[in-house]
Amino acid sequence: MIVMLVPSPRALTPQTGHFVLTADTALAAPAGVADLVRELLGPATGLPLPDAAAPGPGVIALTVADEPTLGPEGYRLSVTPEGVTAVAHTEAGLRWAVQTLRQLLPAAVFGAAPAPGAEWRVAAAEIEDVPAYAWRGALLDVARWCHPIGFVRRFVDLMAAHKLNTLHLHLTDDQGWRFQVRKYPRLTEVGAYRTESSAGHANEDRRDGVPHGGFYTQDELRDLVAYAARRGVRIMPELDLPGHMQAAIAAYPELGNHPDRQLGVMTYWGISEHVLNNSDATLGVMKDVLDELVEIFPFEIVHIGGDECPTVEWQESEVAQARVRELGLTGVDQLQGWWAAEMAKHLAGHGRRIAVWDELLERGVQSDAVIFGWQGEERVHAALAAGHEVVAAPHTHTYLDYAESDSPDEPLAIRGTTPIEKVYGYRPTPDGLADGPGRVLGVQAQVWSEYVPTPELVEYRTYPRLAALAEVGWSGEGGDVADFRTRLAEHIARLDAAGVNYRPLD
Ligand code: TNX
Repeated sequence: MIVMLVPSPRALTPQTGHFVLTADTALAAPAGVADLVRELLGPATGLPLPDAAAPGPGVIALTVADEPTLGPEGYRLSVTPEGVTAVAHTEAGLRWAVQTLRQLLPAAVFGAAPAPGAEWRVAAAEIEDVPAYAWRGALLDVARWCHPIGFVRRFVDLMAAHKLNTLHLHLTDDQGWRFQVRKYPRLTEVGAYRTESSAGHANEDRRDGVPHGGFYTQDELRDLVAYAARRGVRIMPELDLPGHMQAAIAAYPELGNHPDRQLGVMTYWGISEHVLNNSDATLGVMKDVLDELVEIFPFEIVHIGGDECPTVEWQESEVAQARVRELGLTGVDQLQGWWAAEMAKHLAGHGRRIAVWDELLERGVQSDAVIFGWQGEERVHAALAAGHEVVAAPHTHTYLDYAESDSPDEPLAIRGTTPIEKVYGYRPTPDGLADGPGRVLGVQAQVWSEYVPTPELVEYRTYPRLAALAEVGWSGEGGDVADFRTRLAEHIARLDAAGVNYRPLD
């Protein structure tokens, strides 16, 4: 039997025969990993998969061992007619072994309900697998459209099935604030809802005009973090500042540059010129928000945005000008560097680091910030040349809100066209810049959601292209696209079983 794994493992040697999962199959694994096996294999197989009394025939034995060459996420998996064994240096590695085991089973294992009559065969094979990149991410924009928390969990499930390990949750933007903050309840009471009449001004061709709202409670997000962690997925929250803040300013006008003016949450797409002011009080509010954010999200990196921050209001603001003089800056645009530094300092007190979008490269960012290069491949290169750790996220190859083709049948997209081959062909580590001074942590896909209002459309945009990006991140660059296409044709059956509304292959 040929097994079509996505992403492709580093080494796979098919063996003869197969192991069959039955009602007698038992598990010997660390508790959290055993729970994951039952969560992933239980619903479709209906098998109890109890803890094994002792290792031996008929057992799935997953073991953490001193195997430093497998690194923090690698694993070795062996399937023989007698049983399944996997070893990894960490539990994280074992979790990826479980995802591989799931793909070795019939595609029906991806279903949510028992599949009657199926035989749960696992093809015999020897696999050794280590990811190429430590950061394999996907951004989900829940600010423009707030998707139900259950859908976010499902998004995480599907990420994990492709061995992606980082969900970048874009929680705030001009058009909506989705993170409950105990100290500032209006951020969600007001900032989480937009109506047609709440805009400060109209821009008819980009107006969405549909009332919309919603947010996540801290308890919901805490549960989401735990759910993702069981799958080996960490969540990096983004508090996008000092631009993209109109929803917050609508909730608390004193955060803006015209406190006497009542803005609404923005109801059309594009970039608001209404940005945070540079007062001590506003700085303090954002620090308070970060304090609550880090309580919920344990991941060591917090993304503080920094993209697309118009400075028209700052040009005319006495507070901004005074701050520029006080700090001896060359212009108001450099205030963004000050914001980043202040946020970084505050987060350092919580043992955290910042990540920012690549605009900060020209706006005075400190060297230990992780840069997300989004404005093109050359921005990834610029961040590397400047010595940063970089997550490669160029819109040209990784923006899944762009259409897959220029056919008029594609759902309306914001701009651009990114066919799956282009995603697959992306090279995060450019020749000559691989060995420093900066370092590519990995790659990330972006699912911005202006024109992606429903969960169904999120899946249509995301799959199968996210599978291609996942393979770039896990298996490394330079994979053979024809081989990927062959495996993808089989992989689609798994997405079908999971009920994913993917875009059909061309
Ligand atoms: C640019 S990427 C943005 C987002 C939009 C996206 C649409 C980035 C840091 N900013 O606010 O949603 O383009 O493709």
